[in-house]
Amino acid sequence: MRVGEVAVIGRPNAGKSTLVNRLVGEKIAIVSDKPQTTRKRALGVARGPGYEIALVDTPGIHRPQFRMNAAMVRDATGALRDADLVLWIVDASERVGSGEGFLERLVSDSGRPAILALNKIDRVAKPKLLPLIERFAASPSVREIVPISARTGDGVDRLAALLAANLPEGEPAYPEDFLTSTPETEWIGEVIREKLLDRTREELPFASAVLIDSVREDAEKGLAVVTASIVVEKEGQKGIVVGRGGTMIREIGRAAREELEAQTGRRFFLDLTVKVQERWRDDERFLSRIF
Ligand SMILES: Nc1nc2c(ncn2[C@@H]2O[C@H](COP(=O)(O)OP(=O)(O)OP(=O)(O)O)[C@@H](O)[C@H]2O)c(=O)[nH]1
Ligand SMILES: [Mg+2]
Repeated sequence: MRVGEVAVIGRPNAGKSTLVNRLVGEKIAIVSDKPQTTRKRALGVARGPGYEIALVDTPGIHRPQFRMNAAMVRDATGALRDADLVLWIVDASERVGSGEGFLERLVSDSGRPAILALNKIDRVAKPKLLPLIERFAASPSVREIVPISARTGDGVDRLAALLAANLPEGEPAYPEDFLTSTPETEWIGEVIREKLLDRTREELPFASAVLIDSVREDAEKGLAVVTASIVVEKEGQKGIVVGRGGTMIREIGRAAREELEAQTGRRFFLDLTVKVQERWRDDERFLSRIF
């Protein structure tokens, strides 16, 4: 067996979480078209013929503007230290800028070998990949470069085999039914946040957080009753999330409930409230509740 831990790193929006979900074969991380969707590490176990890979999905590396962002970047870079191998995801449909140079130094400083996946090749003409491959082949830490599409699955089996081949031999480290390290309460909050991200834009996705206040089993009704708060930074943002006559918040709750029910086969009741907390992204006390 090939067994080990792989830190999945890259810039925001590169497709890290999409890929982790595909390799694990279950949704263990939320995904959105907004950058900075993932705010903290999540471990998901991918299993295949002769391998067990603990994939650590991380927040995208970016220049931090608030304490929250600094915590995100710290969390991501910390994952490198514990990993046997780095999986560096680059969005091949984007221009390569200074962000990739920063990641290159990070990987090189970690002293870990890296596999680089050029993602989103479903959006890129083949000839455009060649200069990218050349660019990253020059990077000393990069052992292999694999073009993939996390969305369509193109190249992903080859990538999994390469990751496995670059891990040490060993015995499985997780019980057969273990999928992810994310506790259920946290996962409920993530699903709610994903539905919020789907429906908001500009500053709101960045300025929103979800706190789970309680999860209670109502045995009589066969329901998990969840009380949660969506926290935003300004009154105007609260108005948007609540929506006209509460339509938006109801939509978010409905979408989150449907996904949770489909995923678990259980029934949920979500009681959502929107709250304003100014500058929470710089508030250490607040941040200690989500990190
Ligand atoms: N066309 C295309 N889109 C992709 C692919 N992989 C991911 N995406 C899209 O890219 C966006 C970002 O995907 P995520 O998986 O959330 O990216 P991430 O790297 O985890 O982003 P952060 O958590 O913000 O760092 C989503 O809209 C995905 O659907 C791909 O292979 N092709
Ligand atoms: Mg992510």
